[in-house]
Amino acid sequence: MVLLFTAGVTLLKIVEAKVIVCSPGRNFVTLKIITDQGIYGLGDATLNGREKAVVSYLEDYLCPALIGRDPQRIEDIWQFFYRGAYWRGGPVGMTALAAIDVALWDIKAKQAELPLYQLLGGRSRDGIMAYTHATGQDIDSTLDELARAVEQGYKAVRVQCGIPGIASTYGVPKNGKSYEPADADLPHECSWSTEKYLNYIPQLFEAARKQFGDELHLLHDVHHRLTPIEAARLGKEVEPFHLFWLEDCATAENQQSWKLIREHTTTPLAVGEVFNSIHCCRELIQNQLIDYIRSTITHAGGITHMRRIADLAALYHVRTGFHGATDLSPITMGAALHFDYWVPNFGIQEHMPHSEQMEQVFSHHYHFEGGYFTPGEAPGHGVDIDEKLAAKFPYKRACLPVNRLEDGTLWNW
Ligand code: KDG
Ligand code: MG
Repeated sequence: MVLLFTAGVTLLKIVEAKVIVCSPGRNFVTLKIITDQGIYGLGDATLNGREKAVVSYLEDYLCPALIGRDPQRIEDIWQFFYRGAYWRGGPVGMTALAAIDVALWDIKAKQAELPLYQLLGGRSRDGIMAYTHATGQDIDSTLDELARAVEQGYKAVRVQCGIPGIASTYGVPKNGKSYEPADADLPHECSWSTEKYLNYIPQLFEAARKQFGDELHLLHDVHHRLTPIEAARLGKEVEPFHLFWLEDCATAENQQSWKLIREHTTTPLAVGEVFNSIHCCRELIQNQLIDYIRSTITHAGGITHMRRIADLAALYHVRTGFHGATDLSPITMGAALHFDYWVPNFGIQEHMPHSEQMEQVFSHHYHFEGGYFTPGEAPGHGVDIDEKLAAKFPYKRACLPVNRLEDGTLWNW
């Protein structure tokens, strides 16, 4: 039985879904869904270092099945592709699904002539606190970068520095360039020493607090390199410098293993940029093993799924802290900021600025001032793509590095 009550509603139909791949300084995959009324929506489908896998997933399987569908049925389309895959979940599938979901929310908000946050429930705050990165080869140069970030108005800064005796360290750029880790045609190998890192890093935070006082929020990303007991040690040792959070201090496939970290430290814990569904963080949240969930719209099934994660998190005092590195395109940043403006249990938003060239390809309405973002009032998520300009920057394969311990054992990068 099909009942249709459509009085007063303009029905839309999807007539085209195309994937745009470009590389204005780094690779981005964008999905454009076009309707018969001319309204279109954009979603980000970038999965750093595995871009073409998502392109194929979309072009070969999902885009053809979108044609003729009603774009207003966001939930039904989400369920269709999630359940309908049979092989559900995973980073490739959930990134593709997220791109569709965000593009459909963009269409719905444009049709309503409202900024996206209004459809989610309106804004819960005046501004969205964002953190940026300060990195240097050593403590002094890192503190100089921290001073620069403070001058730019940031109230929160992620601090990373080179470790004596380790040739290259996560997050630390070489030659003063901005940090883009997917920098080689095939993965290049870095080396890692947990001992050297653990012995050094507390000194960075001691120096930062000495110079900048207590008010500035300081964050740190371990990038999954420690075991739980090592993470517990680090959390304990940096307690006097009261970090805003310690991020990805260990891997979390075994969610229960975080109990060990939690039992030993009051340093707030954040994790989840590599998660792609609520099931990757359900036990972490329900057992209150974390304080911030880092999963974001583009890799965790879009606004539709991220809303479920945020609502679960709210029950357990866990707040959001969306991943916002440059490998998430301005479209994700735009959509994330609308979500952040609304979500009641908002924590913080990462901001790693895109280059001028990237922002020429992706124009946007979001705005940063005095440490806070606003998403803008344009209908939809407020980010557009200049397709002609994008075509001038062809895709170039770029892989993330891998890590080996000093004895040659492969480790987490
Ligand atoms: O593609 C990998 C990056 O997104 C990641 O290294 C950035 O860890 C990151 C962060 O916190 O921004
Ligand atoms: Mg991170």
